[in-house]
Amino acid sequence: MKKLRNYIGGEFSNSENHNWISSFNPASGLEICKIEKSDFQDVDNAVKAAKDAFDEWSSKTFKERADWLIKIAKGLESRIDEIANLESMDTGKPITIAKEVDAKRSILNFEFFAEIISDIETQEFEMRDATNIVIQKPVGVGALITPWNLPLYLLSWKVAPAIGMGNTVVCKPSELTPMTADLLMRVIDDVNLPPGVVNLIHGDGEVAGSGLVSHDGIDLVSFTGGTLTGEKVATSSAKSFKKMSLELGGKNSSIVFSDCDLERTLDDVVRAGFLNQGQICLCGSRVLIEDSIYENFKKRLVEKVDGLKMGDPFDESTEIGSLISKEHRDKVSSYVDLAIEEGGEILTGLQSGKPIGFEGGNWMNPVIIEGLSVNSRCSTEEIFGPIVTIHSFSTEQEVISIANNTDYGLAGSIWTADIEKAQRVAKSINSGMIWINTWLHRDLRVPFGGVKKSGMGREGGRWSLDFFSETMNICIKDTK
Ligand code: TXE
Repeated sequence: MKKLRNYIGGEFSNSENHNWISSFNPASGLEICKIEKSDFQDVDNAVKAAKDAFDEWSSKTFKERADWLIKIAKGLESRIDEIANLESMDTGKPITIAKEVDAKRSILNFEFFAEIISDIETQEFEMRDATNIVIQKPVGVGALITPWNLPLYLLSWKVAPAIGMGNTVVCKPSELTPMTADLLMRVIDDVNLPPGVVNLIHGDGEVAGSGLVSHDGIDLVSFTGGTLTGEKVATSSAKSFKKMSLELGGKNSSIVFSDCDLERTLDDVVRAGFLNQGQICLCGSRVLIEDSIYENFKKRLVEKVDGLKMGDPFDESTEIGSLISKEHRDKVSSYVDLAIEEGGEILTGLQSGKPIGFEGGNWMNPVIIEGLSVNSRCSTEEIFGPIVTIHSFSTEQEVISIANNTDYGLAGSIWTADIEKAQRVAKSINSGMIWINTWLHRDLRVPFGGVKKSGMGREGGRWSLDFFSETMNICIKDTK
C-alpha cells in the first residue's frame, strides 16, 4: 500500500514509527493509500523548518520568487494527467471535471500569482518636506488548511500567493484527499525549491490541524472548510492575534426571473446545483423561480436532472460521481428524510442503486425537492451534496428577503434579461459574490469570500497579496 509522508525542510519523512490513516477511493470504497498521522512533534518540526527558511526566502525579490512559481507551474503542467487521475480517484469526481477544473486551475494559480507579484510596485507619497514609501512585507510563517472538495485547486490558491509574497508555509490538506498535495510536494522537491519554504504535514484535524493553528510559531492562518471547524480555527487563532482568512460554507440561491433565457438558464442552474455532486461552497442549492414560469421551469429542470449520467468517475461521459465519504453521504441523505418530515415532496432522486463495479462507494442520485417553506432547515442549512430545493416567488422584494434568510452569505446567481433589475437585486443580497446570467465564472483578479457564517476576509487577485503581506509605511524627512 502506497504511504504518503510528511514533507518537512525539503525532505520526505522516513519515519516508520508513525500511526497511519487509511485513505479510500470514495467511488469504490477501496483503500488507496495511507498517510502519516502527524502528532504535535511533526507540527513543531514543520513550523521550525518554515521559520528557518524565512529570512533567506523573504529577502528575495518579487521577480525571483515569481520565477520559482513559474518553475512549480511547469512541473505541475508536465504532470497534468496525473493530477486529474489522482484527483478523480481521491474525490470520486468525474475525470472531465478533474481535468478541466482541478488540474488546469492548479497550474493557472501558480502562473497567475507569478504574473501579478512581478507587477508589484512600491507606492510613494511625496510631502513638502518628506517622502513616504509604502512596502508590502511578508507576514511570517503561514498555516494553510484545505478541504477535500477541490484539493489541489484550493491548496495552490493559497501556496502560490503565500510564498510569492515571501512567507514560508506549512500545509495541512484534508485527510480524506491527500494525493495531489503529495504530488505538489514531489513537484516542489523536483524543482529544488529552497528547503523549508513549503512544508506539508498529513493527519487529522483534531491533532495536526488544531496543533498547527494554535502553534506559537504560526503568524498567519488561511483556512477553507466547514463553518463549525472555522469557528474553532478562529477561536484558537484569535487568542494569539494571528492574521486570519476563513472561507467557509454557503447556502446560495439561483434566482430565476420569468424574462430569463430559459434554455441557458436551465443548463446553468443544473450545473450550479450539481457540479462536483453539489460539494462546492458556491453551489446554487436553492432555486427561486418567478411564479409565472414556475411549473414549466420545474418540469424542464426535473427532466434535465433525470438525464444526468451517474457512473464510473473515469468514464469521460460521466456527469455525477460519488460523494466524498460514507459519513458525508449519510449526512447528505438524512436531509431527504428531513425534507419529507418538513412537508417537502421529492420530485426526483429517490431511486437507489450504485453503478456496477462500484457497490462499495458513496453514491447518491441528484435530488430535487419542492413544497418546503423557505425557512425550513433543508432550505436554509448547508447540505453540501446533490440536493436542490425549489421555491416560487412573485416580487423582487420577496426574492431578496428569501435569498437573505440564511446564516450564510457567500454567493448566488440571478437569471434575467433585465440587467438593471439584476444589479438592483444583486446589491440587496447580503453576500460576497453574485453572478448575473452565469455561475462560477471566475476571473482570478477579483475578490473571493463571504459574509456572515460564510467567513471573513477576501482572497483573490490583489486581495490575496494584501492578506499574505503586511503593509508598512516608511516616512523619510528631507534633510536639506
Ligand atoms: O471539513 P472540515 P469536513 C463543509 C461541508 C461539510 C462540512 C464538514 O458542509 O459537510 O464542511 O466537512 C481540518 N483545527 N465544507 O469535516 O472539518 C481538516 O483536517 C484545524 C465546506 O470535511 O472543515 C481539513 O484539512 N483544522 C468547505 C480542513 O480542516 C481542522 C469544503 C477542512 O475540514 C480542525 C469542505 C481543527 N480543529 C467542507 N478540524 C468549503 N468552504 O468549500 C478539521 N480541520
